Amino acid sequence: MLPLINSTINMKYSLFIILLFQLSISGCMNTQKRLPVNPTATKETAALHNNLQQLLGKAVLFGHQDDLAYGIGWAYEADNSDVKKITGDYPALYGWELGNIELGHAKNLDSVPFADMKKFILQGYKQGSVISISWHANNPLTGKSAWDPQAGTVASILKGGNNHETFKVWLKIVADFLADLKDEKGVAIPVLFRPWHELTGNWFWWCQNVCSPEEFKQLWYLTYDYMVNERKLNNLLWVYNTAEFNSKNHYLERYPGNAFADVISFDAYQHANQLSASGNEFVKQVDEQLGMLNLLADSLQKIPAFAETGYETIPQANWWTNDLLPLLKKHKVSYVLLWRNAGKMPGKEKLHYYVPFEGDVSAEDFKTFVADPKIWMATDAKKAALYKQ
Ligand code: BMA
Repeated sequence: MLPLINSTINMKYSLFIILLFQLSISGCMNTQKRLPVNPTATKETAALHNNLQQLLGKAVLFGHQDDLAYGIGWAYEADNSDVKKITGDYPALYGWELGNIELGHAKNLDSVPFADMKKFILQGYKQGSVISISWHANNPLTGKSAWDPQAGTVASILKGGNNHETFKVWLKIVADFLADLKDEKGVAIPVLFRPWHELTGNWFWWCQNVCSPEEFKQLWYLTYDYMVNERKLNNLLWVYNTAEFNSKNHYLERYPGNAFADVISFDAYQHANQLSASGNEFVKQVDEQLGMLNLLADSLQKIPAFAETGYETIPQANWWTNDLLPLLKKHKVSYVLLWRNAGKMPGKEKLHYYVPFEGDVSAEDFKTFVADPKIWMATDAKKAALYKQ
């Protein structure tokens, strides 16, 4: 009997050791899960990444494009913000755009001076809010805008392509801007960098209709390699961003891989023609897409985000609480970015804005939306100290 008792004890002991081992492995995996893809990310950048991960399901950071630069009826007035004017608080996330920087222009494609943009970025960071940056780069093959989906453009800038050297100069200009984002103590400001966005659309030269999945991935690796390995930019979190997509496979077709993205996201806008007697098609589609994004985020261990959305002029009085908020509550979404309040655009009848102003049809509903405990503004972000571990 004794050997049997011994072996039972041994077996129990071994099972206990195996259990401990498994627990420690899963512990490690959890820790790993919270690390940015760039192993040399600054401590503030790594902290932001970890905090965004930890806040999933608890908070959705509210973001607004160009918020501090201009709004409806004003431009470049210190501390002004359409979001602040109407809600009393600044956004928890600011979107900024680099288009035209590659051409050496002093202002971006939406007339925001890059020198001012740097100040606004510092202001947002000091508030405790998060910075997201996109880049509508001109077409390097045709010299036209980003909205020139010309086949062959991506191939022309990859290694061996005719425009590779020109494109490296463009990357250098963008890297110089990103490297210059520092606070007064010289600490690099973390940035959610969202290059080659809306890649599942058909309107940019990097979109799915004009380059192969492999070419797109090579474009991503070229950008990542230059920024991270060559320029040692350790303040970037990498945001993979599609437009609408119809399956997980479609979403992943051009995904550069787990070693090259921290956040997975998509953009989708509400349009009036999506409303019918059978309901709101935008809500149905975004619901499905956020569902798929959540499954992917869980399996890939990435941060899911709704990187751009909005309803131009928000003509529906309860859009915020009736349509957008339930989506953000049902799914895990790290942040939501509403597009810019440009107001009157040359040659256009309709105003271009996505956040309401006082007295606007959706203004009261927007205040209710922002007051929801799940929607975080600058004050909430500051309290959570997103850049501290
Ligand atoms: C679009 C519009 C354009 C703008 C572009 C890049 O959706 O807002 O007016 O130039 O984004 O910011």
